[in-house]
Amino acid sequence: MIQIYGPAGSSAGRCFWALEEIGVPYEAVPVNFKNQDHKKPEYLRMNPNGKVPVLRDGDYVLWESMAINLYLAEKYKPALLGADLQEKADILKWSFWGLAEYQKPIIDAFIQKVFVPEAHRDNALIAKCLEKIAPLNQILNQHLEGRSYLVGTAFSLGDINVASVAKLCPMIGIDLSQFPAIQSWLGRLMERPAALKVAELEKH
Ligand SMILES: N[C@@H](CCC(=O)N[C@@H](CS)C(=O)NCC(=O)O)C(=O)O
Repeated sequence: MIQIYGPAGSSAGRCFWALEEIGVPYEAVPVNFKNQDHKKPEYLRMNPNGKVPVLRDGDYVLWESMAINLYLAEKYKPALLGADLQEKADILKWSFWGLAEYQKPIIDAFIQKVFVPEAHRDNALIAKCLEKIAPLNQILNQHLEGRSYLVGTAFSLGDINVASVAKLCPMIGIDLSQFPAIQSWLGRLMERPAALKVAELEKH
């Protein structure tokens, strides 16, 4: 059975979302950050970066959440990768954009706002992140105007990979009502049974 190491409230969340959409059985393997499970030799043998998530599929081990999602979609539900070559390329484009451009400032601000106690918070860093995020949200919002999904006319891995980042915006104080197309797209995606299941997993 497929195993995913890492909590749903981490980068592993997008892998759980993909697995729930696909509908294959899987095991969520807890990684206790407080115990530094992810820095222990047995974990580092799977992922030398000491980060979650890791996927195990029999003897095969894979790290990097986007690569994991591409593997899962290719293996179990290629429809999530687009209907033709150009849709496939657009799904990769948005997924790489999500990771390389969009996620970094959002996660940096999220860490400050959610994990760092107020007295130690780097407010200058948060302000810099918010400055970087605003034009990216504009790009995403403009693209989503008049669309139900990020690419083509069907739900895809692109939606999972980018929405998993966009959904953090309200948690760092970004009011998504300034970006109505993102807000309605995200609202619809978050009502999908698979996304609701991940939200449930995030509570534990
Ligand atoms: N690019 C990696 C990022 C993984 C990552 O940063 N994971 C974080 C949790 S979201 C982690 O394991 N942090 C623990 C640490 O760095 O010690 C991916 O998408 O898989």
